[in-house]
Amino acid sequence: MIKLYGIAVSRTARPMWALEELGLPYQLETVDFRKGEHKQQEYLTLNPMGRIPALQDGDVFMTESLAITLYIAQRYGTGKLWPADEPSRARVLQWSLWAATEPEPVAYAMLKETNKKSDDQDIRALNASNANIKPLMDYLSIYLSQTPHLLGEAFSLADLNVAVVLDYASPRSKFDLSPWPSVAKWHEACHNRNAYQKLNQLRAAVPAV
Ligand SMILES: N[C@@H](CCC(=O)N[C@@H](CS)C(=O)NCC(=O)O)C(=O)O
Repeated sequence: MIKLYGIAVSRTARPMWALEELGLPYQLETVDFRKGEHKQQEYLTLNPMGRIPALQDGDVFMTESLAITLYIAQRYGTGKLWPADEPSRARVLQWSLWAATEPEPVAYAMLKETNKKSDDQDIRALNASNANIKPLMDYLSIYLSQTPHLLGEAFSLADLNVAVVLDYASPRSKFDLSPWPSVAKWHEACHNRNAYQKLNQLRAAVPAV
């Protein structure tokens, strides 16, 4: 059975969402970074980088959350998360690397700033003043104002990988997506998926430290 190392309240949620979308059984091996478990020797032997998540599937061992979702989709999700045709598959790769290299650093930095603010007005001012996120949202809008998902009609791993990174800059993290209505609508639709709802239940069940 697939083993996933990590905890739902972390980037481990990314491959968990992909596994839930495909209804694949998996075993979550809890490595709680909030308790420093990712820096203990047992885990470092598996992943010397000391970060979560990591995946073991038979003789496949790998790290990097978005690479793991790509692996899961390619191996188990053809015709579902992983499109059957080559041009669409190329675009899943494009959007996944875009997610990792463009919005990920910007949105993560925003989330860290948002977490430092206590007041809604401060957060709104922070959102309004963040010039780095605007061109990324404008770019996404070009596609999402034409089709409901990034590759067209159907939800794919391109949506999952971009949506999960944008969770750092979304109403969940008090980011106002309303200037980009098509992005807001798409993001909400991604969050309304059964697999994402299941993921939220798993996150909610994680005890606070
Ligand atoms: N690029 C990596 C980043 C992994 C990462 O930074 N994970 C965080 C949890 S979300 C972590 O392990 N943090 C603990 C630390 O950096 O010490 C990925 O996407 O998997």
